[in-house]
Amino acid sequence: MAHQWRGVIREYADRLPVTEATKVITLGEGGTPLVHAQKLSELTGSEVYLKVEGMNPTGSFKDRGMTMAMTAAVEAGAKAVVCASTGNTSASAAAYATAAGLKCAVLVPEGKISMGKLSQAIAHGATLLQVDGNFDNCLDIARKLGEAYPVFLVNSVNPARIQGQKTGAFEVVDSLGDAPDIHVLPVGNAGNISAYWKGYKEYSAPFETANGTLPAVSTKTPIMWGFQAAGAAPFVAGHPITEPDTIATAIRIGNPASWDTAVAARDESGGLIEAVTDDEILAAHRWLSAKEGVFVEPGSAAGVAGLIKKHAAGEVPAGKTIVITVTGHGLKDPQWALRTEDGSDVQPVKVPNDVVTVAAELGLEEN
Ligand code: AN7
Repeated sequence: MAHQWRGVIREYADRLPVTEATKVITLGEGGTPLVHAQKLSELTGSEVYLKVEGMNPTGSFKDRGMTMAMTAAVEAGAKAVVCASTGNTSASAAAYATAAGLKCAVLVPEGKISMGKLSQAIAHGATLLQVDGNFDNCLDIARKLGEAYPVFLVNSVNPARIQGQKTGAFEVVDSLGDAPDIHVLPVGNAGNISAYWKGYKEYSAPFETANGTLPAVSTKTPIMWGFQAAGAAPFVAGHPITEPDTIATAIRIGNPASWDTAVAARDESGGLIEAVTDDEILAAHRWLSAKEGVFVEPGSAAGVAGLIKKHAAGEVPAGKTIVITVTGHGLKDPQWALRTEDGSDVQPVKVPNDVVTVAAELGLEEN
């Protein structure tokens, strides 16, 4: 019988802060495909893989952390959860709160989240408030609500989120048989780069559990390469940005909560965090859909944009193994696929209900 994936908590229970008594809130997240990227591999001369996180239950990597956060919320006896979000966290929180039977409130920046994510939060019955401010302002309010009101904060400042998200690194190693040489990913609030680094470090050393010590799984840790949108690149600036701006709304964040752990991931791994422009992000978005067959949302393409940019600068080594996390599904924010490179709208070709005309339009000649 085929193995049915049981969600990241049950699959990696011995490496997560849960016990047998824990009531697990899961929608079957994780176990996402590691897809060999043919054209990026040809381009770079390295073996490039995509960790396709859009295949999670709500369409983004956030579900890995949310299963842990919602499980912790239930364990703590919470009745309601709250989060700030650029969209994906709110979609995930709303779905997992529903599964947990908890109320969910989400704070999003007005006019700056994609339609797909907005519709998910609404569909799952969250109370959605559009704040007259950016993500960083939303997170300030959410933190204060968590401190002074009876609501449980499920943003990645909650360590349970990072615990769940570190399983992405475990899956990469379990698929490849060892850690890659370089791991590339987009950076927004910086939880994910922190979580992957934690996961890679834990898998590369003996790990203490309640039931004894687990041996190291990997022989090494990767170099971590993070990429931010140029208009929202506080790590590149070296300080928070008060007015972050980018078309990649998922990563439109100026004051990342996981600042110190992201800097540690960068520096301990000998890596970097650099910026890519919106045009580079959209070019990578097109590359993924048109050359690899993988449809992601723009923010998710920042890592690929970074790899292409570093390659053009002659800074990507050949003969290595490179994994890029593509963080969210293209259907979250599909409008970008319907634009041509010069920014005009794609116009679908209309044809009459007639096979000869359709064949002619397709350039087919009768056999
Ligand atoms: C598709 O949903 O911050 O650096 O509130 O949705 O761990 O923040 C989303 C972030 C990358 C950045 N790709 O990850 C939110 C939110 C996608 C994202 C990121 C996000 P972090």
